[in-house]
Amino acid sequence: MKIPSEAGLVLRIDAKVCHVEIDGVRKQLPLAGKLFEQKTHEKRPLAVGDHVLLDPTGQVIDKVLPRSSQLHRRAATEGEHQAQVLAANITQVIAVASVKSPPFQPELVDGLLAAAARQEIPATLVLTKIDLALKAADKWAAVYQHANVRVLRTCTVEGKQTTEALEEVRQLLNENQSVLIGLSGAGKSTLLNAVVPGVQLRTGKLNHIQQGRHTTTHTELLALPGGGHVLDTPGVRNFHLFCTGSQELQFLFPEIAAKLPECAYRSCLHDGEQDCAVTAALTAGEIAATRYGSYLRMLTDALDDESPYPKSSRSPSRGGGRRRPR
Ligand SMILES: Nc1nc2c(ncn2[C@@H]2O[C@H](COP(=O)(O)OP(=O)(O)OP(=O)(O)O)[C@@H](O)[C@H]2O)c(=O)[nH]1
Ligand SMILES: [Mg+2]
Ligand SMILES: [Zn+2]
Repeated sequence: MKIPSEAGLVLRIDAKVCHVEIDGVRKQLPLAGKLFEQKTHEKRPLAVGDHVLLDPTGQVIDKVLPRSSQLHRRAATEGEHQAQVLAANITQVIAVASVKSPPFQPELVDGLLAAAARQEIPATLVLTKIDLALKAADKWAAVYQHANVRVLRTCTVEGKQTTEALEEVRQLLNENQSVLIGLSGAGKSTLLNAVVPGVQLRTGKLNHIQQGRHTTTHTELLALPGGGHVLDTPGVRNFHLFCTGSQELQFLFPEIAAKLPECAYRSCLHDGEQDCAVTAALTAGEIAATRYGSYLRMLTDALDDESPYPKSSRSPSRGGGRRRPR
């Protein structure tokens, strides 16, 4: 997609103004009222990473250009039927997850990876703080490598730095427009400080994090001296997919998708059907229980969305009987 030379790049969004870079100059500009009136399923009219055009006065953002990609989730507040776009025009999602303090949360990582897969954006999992729990780091790395995910194990503590893995992070950042996402306190800003020369983002103290306080409060786009740009985001507590069909989910988990041809039923949802190759693989230890658990949670959400009946009147057990055999 060709971006016109007069377009600006959204670096940060505050309550009343957007920080936009135009011709190398950073400006703080308001949005035209009409952008808020457009009826879309998106919570806000624009996101960090968007390309925008100004009105003839050059003082107001007038138009948001079509995106080449976006990472979005079901909006946490203001109604479940809206999407919150966390990053626009990105070529890579980096899920950042500490192996300890805060503890690793598989459902959050799986939500992020599935959302990236759904948008066909390559994703990498960066495990942080491996100095605190090396065994846990190895365990989670194995789970995700088995799911075809690129995993990097990192530590940024002086004297214990994982030089090679940090160098790989640096290279990935320089080659892409990336977004870093993960729990508050996972170490996103610390990671950027360690790999990007000249960057000094504010990082958190453990007692603040334990009180649930975010250190990074706004998504900020940083241009990298070695090429590429990265979005450092405030921590997220969860990551629920936005409007994903029940039949679509299985394709967002590579290790589940690999088993589909062996299931007895063509429309198997792998939640209790007979002769299901996915549940057999789970029992055999070929699919991680946490990954399957995340799949089932997403499936429940998707089926609830698709059901014409209220959640309470639906039977908890599904599967069996109603599938068409292959
Ligand atoms: N032991 C250890 N601590 C680390 C490591 N990386 C980061 N930390 C610590 O983790 C804490 C949180 O780091 P931040 O970089 O602020 O976390 P964040 O993900 O940016 O958090 P938010 O901005 O709130 O989303 C800080 O006290 C860091 O010093 C690491 O490799 N090992
Ligand atoms: Mg931060
Ligand atoms: Zn199945």
